[in-house]
Amino acid sequence: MAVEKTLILVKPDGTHRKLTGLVIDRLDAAGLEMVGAKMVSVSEKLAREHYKALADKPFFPDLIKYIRGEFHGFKDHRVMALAYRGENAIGKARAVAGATNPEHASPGTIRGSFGRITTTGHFENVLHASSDEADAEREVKLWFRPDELLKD
Ligand code: DAT
Ligand code: MG
Repeated sequence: MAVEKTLILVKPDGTHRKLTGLVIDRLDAAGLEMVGAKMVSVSEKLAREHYKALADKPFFPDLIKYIRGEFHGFKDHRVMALAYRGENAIGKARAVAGATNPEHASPGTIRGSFGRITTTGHFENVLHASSDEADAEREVKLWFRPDELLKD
């Protein structure tokens, strides 16, 4: 199995509900190594670039508001960005996260335990985890400068 890097974002619902530590703990327990970590004030540009593959979805405008913390009252758009490295890191992090739709996520996954669909119909699924190698490479580069990551 290849050694991979992957991007995790603790989204504004996760930081708002004090789940950052839990996310880090679960990723530690999955045997992944943290190689980058920072709080980020998410610009509109960064949000749109991050989610560009979903630009044609009806929920895209709300996705941008959500990742920028606008649903959670943050003035400074805070998200915790984490980069992890390890064997099969992408798959392991996705397994820790659980299914995209919190109603379908297995109990014991972060989304299964703590995600919700709000009364306004928005998915709040606590974290982002890169979905495949191409996405992971693009996303780690988008959120971290090379000098912000531990060397391989
Ligand atoms: P994932 O975050 O599991 O990689 P994705 O990349 O398909 O899922 O979608 C990105 C985010 O968009 C997801 O975390 C929540 C939101 N989203 C996806 N599908 C949705 C849907 N059908 N309705 C509402 N929000 C959705
Ligand atoms: Mg995705």
